[in-house]
Amino acid sequence: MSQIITIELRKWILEQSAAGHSHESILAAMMTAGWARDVASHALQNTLPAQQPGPPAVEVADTAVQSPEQGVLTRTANAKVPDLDLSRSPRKVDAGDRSVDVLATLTQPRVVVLGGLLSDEECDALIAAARPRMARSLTVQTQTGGEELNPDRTSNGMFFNRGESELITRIEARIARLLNWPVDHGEGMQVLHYHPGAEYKPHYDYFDPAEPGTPTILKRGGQRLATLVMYLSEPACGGGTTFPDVGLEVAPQRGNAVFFSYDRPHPTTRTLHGGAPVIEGEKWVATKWLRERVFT
Ligand code: PD2
Ligand code: ZN
Repeated sequence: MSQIITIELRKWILEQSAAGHSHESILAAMMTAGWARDVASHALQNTLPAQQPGPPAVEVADTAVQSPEQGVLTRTANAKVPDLDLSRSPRKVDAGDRSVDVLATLTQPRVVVLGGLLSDEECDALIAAARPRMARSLTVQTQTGGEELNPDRTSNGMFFNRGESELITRIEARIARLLNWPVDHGEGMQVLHYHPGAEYKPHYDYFDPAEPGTPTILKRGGQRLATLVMYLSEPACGGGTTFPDVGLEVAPQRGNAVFFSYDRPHPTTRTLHGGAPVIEGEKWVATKWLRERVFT
């Protein structure tokens, strides 16, 4: 098992220990925050000297072990994430070559539903360019950092390279302007195609810090911080993007998009989401993931 022990996490563990908390109580706090026992225990063993057997350590009476949730997983708290400037609750946001409608917003999790991000011609052109390159979708294999066929994802997919055509370059520049995030921090756009019955079961888009393959994945630009799912077609029934933690379903309407961000790789972001089964018609989407650093 390998596990990232960030400077922040090491510091947090050392602070809790210096404050008089026992290994067991620090371990318990980490598990409450969502860490698997073996992973938390590994992080502790690699940070603290072994506790001598003997009388139990005296616990600090009135201070609970501070939660490790904020900031210590792989990022510091309040680190910047991609976002739109909605401070004035605008109806439309300037995305450079196009004005995009703000249809709905949610703060926790951060979700923004956007209208008119892509023209009909752009949707058609993306589908036409993707169609000959489609293969059964793979997902990143978190055990090794490689890719694997995923039974939870029954769509077909492909990736464009960043900047590979005038169309891709134009859309990437629009997204960068809209979300205030540099083009080179984005992964190449992914296109997915769902037939009736196909779905993408609920999942998180960030890479789980507890998985051994994650350090390899993070070498290419750090964590994912945000997702933009753009709808290229409209299935007649089904195929919404769902957020089960908050009971939200976004209808797949051609040219529209749903944006969501996650400032830490943890379920407390409430960004569990899925692609509901398509019931009638076909669903095409293009997904853009935004990373912490330059994606290579
Ligand atoms: O196609 C979707 O609605 C969808 C849902 C959940 C796409 C993704 N996740 C994704 O590409 O990560
Ligand atoms: Zn997803």
